[in-house]
Amino acid sequence: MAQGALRGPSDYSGEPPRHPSLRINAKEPFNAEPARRDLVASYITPVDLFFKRNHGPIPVLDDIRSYYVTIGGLAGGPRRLSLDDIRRLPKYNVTATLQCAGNRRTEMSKSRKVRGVGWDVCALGNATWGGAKLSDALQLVGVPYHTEITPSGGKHVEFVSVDQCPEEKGGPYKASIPLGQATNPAADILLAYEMNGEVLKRDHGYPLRAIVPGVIGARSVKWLDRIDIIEEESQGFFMQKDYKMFPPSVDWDNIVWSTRKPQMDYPVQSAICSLEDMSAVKPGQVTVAGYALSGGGRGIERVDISPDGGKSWLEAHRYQKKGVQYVAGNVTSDKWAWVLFKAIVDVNSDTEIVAKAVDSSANVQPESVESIWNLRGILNTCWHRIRLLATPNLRSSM
Ligand SMILES: Nc1nc2c(c(=O)[nH]1)N[C@H]1C(S)=C(S)[C@@H](COP(=O)(O)O)O[C@H]1N2
Ligand SMILES: [Mo]
Repeated sequence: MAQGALRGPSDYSGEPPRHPSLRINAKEPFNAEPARRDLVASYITPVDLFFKRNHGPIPVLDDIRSYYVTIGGLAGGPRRLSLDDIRRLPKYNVTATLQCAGNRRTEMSKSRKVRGVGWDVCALGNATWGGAKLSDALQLVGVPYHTEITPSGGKHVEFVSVDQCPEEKGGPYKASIPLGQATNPAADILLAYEMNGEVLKRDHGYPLRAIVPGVIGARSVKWLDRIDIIEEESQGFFMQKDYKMFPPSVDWDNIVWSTRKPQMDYPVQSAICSLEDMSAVKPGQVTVAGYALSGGGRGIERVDISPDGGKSWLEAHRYQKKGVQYVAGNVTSDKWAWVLFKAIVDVNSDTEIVAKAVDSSANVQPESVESIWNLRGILNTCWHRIRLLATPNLRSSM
């Protein structure tokens, strides 16, 4: 860890500048997402517009020469790796979408109140992350590829940050992933020092963060301090008392946190971003555009759009990179990344436009929010609905 990192869990005097168009959900800690149309304007999300999800102040790590990450626990060691040590490992660029488990929470809260940051549909972004593979860093300290359990009984890899979070009583943010995933080079887990070809910004984990593709954002720990091999999964707050999926029957008076596993992969998801709910449109052709993605490296097989609340459906066009046909699972398609979609529908009267995606394992988004309601409001992946008001005299300037 570098000098000057620790300033106290309520000291927000050292926050970085942010783009004025971000929609701020909370200032301290800073939580913000881009506007819907800005989000789907490009396949790669510009760093400035990428959603920002924090649980405490942004650490100030300005003396980069004194920075190191410690790899220890049941890995033997401990070994300190400087940023130069990490940069000397083979560099990979992985395009992966990071999605907060709380994305679309506000919509879930309308059905029945939930606790958490009130996200619209843009608590995600797609970036090209540059860095070393975690599997290579672990190999460097003596943990071979495809290790499920170390001789000393290590089964999980815990990432520990330098930030200070109230939920951890001023301690650091922590999360873990299974060792077998961490030591699998094909899982593409990175120790990332670049985002979209630039040095990582402070908001996104400068100087070094974990990127765990296909898994909820909460496991991609920013501002790494330590990486420890441990016997059981991390006992951190964000693994044990948050980011778990409960059934609709569990509420705050009967919750038993230990009965559920920490959420890892996210399920299939999509949302329309070209339209706001309850907006007025001129009768005629309306463009329905948005994003779709699934967890665990599963591609998007299909995006269905309904112009009439789910009675009839048409298939949207899907795309990632210009001039390259998107085929789920094809080597030319980014397996950890979202697809953008577009469809043109005819709107002649007030109606509800619906989007639902199907992933390469034929998983489909659930129809109703009630069936997946959970008290923390995570993983709202129900069909995304936009109500439109057909307004013949609408002036085109609107
Ligand atoms: N150290 C640390 N890492 C963290 C967090 C945090 O508060 N502290 N938030 C997590 C959550 S919940 C999400 S969704 C992502 C958000 O990453 P971003 O701010 O780069 O978009 O970071 C994760 N990593
Ligand atoms: Mo998150």
